[in-house]
Amino acid sequence: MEKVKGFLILAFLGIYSGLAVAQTPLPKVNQLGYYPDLPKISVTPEIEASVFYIKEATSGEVRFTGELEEGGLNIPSGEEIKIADFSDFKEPGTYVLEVEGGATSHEFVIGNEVFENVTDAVLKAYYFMRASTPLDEEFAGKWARAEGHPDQNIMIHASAATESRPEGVIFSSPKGWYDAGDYNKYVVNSGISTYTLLFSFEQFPDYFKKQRLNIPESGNHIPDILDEALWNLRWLITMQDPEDGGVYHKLTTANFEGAVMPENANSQRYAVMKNTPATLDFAAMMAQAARVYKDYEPAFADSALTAAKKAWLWAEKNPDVLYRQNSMNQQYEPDIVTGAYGDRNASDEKFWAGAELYITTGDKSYYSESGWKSEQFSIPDWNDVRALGLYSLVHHSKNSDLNLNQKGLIEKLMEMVDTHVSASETAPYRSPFGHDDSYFMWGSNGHAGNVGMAILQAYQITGDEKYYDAALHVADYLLGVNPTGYSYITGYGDKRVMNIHHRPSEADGIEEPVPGLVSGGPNPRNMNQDCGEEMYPSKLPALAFLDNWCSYSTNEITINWNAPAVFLFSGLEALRPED
Ligand SMILES: [Ca+2]
Ligand SMILES: [Ca+2]
Ligand SMILES: [Ca+2]
Ligand SMILES: [Ca+2]
Repeated sequence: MEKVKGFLILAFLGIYSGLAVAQTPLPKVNQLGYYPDLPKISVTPEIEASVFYIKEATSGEVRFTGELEEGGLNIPSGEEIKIADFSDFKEPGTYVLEVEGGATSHEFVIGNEVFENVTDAVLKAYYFMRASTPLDEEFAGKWARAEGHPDQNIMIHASAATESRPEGVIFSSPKGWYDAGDYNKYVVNSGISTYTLLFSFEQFPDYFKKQRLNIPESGNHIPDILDEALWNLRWLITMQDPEDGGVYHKLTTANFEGAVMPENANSQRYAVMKNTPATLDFAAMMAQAARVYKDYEPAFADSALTAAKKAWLWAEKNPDVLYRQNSMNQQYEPDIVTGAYGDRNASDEKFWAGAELYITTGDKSYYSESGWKSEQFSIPDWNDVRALGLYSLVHHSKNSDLNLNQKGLIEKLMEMVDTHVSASETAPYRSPFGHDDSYFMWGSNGHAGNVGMAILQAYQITGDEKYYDAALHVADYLLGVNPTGYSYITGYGDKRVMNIHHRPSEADGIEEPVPGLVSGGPNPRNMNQDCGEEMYPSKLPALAFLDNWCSYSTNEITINWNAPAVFLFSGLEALRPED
């Protein structure tokens, strides 16, 4: 992820073509569609109308008429909202929604399969992010490309030097996913991302056992989601110093590469500074992998558990080594100015790693009850992973060998979820995501996915359909029922993001961006860091978005924003209530 202004960004301002135009008050719909028997919401801002119509897309025939409800003022976008609720209309087909006066939505479908393709795509996106392999046309279609970054020649950076691996020593660290719009590989951000894919499998194993992604490993003995995660885990395991068990923060060039294809980005890559959060994230992922791959790749599962325990021991001896890129650069050469992923607090990583190790080994010495009992939980992010430990503990609390306080753990999870869900019941968009300004940060769409992921777990626990419906409204948000009206997932929806900050999509000469990628989303706080404030259509939090390559603060993609979308869409499909 880019947080530093690069000279390349400025060079691209010249070809900007999509200047902001005043928004037309069109009805916003989920541009992929709606399940027949579940809630269906569309919103329209700033209209006088009181009636809406569902029309068949081809014939224009009116199939349903309803009254618009007052939604009130949506503060993050400044819009006065009217809501069209057409949940009672259940007939499969392709439609548009028109409000009295003529404003008409994009086309949408009502049907049972509306999310099938996007559910595969948000996971297949990881295949497109693979380092150290060519993407063949058979699997990648028109986005086929040459191999990038074999990563056989990684240099130990001065900050990571030890007696056995001194500065400048070369080691091999292939595979893994590119983190984001750039080509570097970051352990910390891999933490929540890899976890979320493995946890999706732990939650919905039957769904993923049937899924075929059309990746090179489709048809082997391993579910494709686990093949994909293994591509990253096999890289990660090389990021541990074999001598002492500490884990390097990242594998990176000193500076960001230009907007070129991966095979043309050939600057020297370094392994940089071991630290506590990276090492504990690694311990957590490897401990989780040890149980998830036990039946599929037993040899890897064994190595993963050994690696996890060794990492834990390093962190016990080094509880407070934090990655501070600026002070590191004052001390060492070359300066490293790529994504910092600096974290000021490793207590959440410690709780998470301990929880995963305890669940996998049954050894209570890893477990900390105070790590959840006395804590307030918040929706997780790459640097705030305490809730990941809670998710795993709740999920495994049915395992009687572990003797966990199931009731207490569930209360904590429900408390976190209910703050979002109860506010959504009267919110103008009826969505548990985005009803106040605090939701709009860097990577807000990743946050949306994580809100949806938390809520779906509440549905699994309680069976109360209000949680399923709330999670569904997060999917609606990502696919068009939001203030900008964009579908934020590349390749899906009529009005979809096209110009993501992603080097292959920028450099490949193909108009359509690589599909299945979740754009970062509205973020009012960093406009002047990339494109400049004057380029953005609005400073209002929910409208502070620009579908332009220059906007890495709102339109980049990353592995940790796609991961909760994988959980959300696969969970919506796997758990869909029977009528
Ligand atoms: Ca497979
Ligand atoms: Ca320096
Ligand atoms: Ca942390
Ligand atoms: Ca392109």
